[in-house]
Amino acid sequence: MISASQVADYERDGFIRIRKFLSADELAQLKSEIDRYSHQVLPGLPESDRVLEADGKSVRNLWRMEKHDRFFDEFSRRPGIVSTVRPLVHGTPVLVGAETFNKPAKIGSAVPAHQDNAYFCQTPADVLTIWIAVDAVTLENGPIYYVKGTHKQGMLPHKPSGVTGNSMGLAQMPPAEESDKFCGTLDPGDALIHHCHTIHYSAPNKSDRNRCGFLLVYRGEHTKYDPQFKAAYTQAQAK
Ligand SMILES: O=C(O)CCC(=O)C(=O)O
Repeated sequence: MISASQVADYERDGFIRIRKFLSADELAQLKSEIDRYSHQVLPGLPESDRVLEADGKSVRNLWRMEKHDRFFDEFSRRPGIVSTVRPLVHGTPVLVGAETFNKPAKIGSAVPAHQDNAYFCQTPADVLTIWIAVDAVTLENGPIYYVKGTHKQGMLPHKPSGVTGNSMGLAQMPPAEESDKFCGTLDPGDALIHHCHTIHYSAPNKSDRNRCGFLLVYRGEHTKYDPQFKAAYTQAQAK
């Protein structure tokens, strides 16, 4: 469950950090299930359901995990998670996808500044991501940075980024004070929740520690594809 003050913080800033989102046992299980998926399910997946880093071996992202494996579908339906999401998406939560951003040690690539709705194309923008720390996220291994309050700016223009796995980046970063940038350092089991219009980005992982995040994306049942957002996405991709 989520408190009224956490909901208010999310509405004000466009993100929140929740400490101990998972218990130690839940985290251990999640880790071992991601490991099992990587060894047993990943080899049989189409290439479109995963992204590799530049070495052609290390996993950058796993996409649509809920479609390929019951554990992740059931995980996304846990009552404690669904009741956390409900007030933030202003309606009945519907899973959009379960995925990972692995950012492996030494080779994990950067994520350009973007708003997630450049991909999701939903209106109203009642869509969010829960980003659960599988590993510790430190200043050194590529934490996510959020720009506070940017979810109130609406959808900003995006352009192709050239980054495999994050094909869209902001065309221009709006001016922001350093004090408006929030660095999402996390202990394993902590989580971040961000709105689909909150600008965020992360640096490459040059450290010797992995930085895996497990993500659940939800929308309110009432949201729809916005043809204008979709047209902007298609146009940006075509450039
Ligand atoms: O894990 C990261 O570094 C970025 C994640 C991200 O871009 C997202 O959650 O939309």
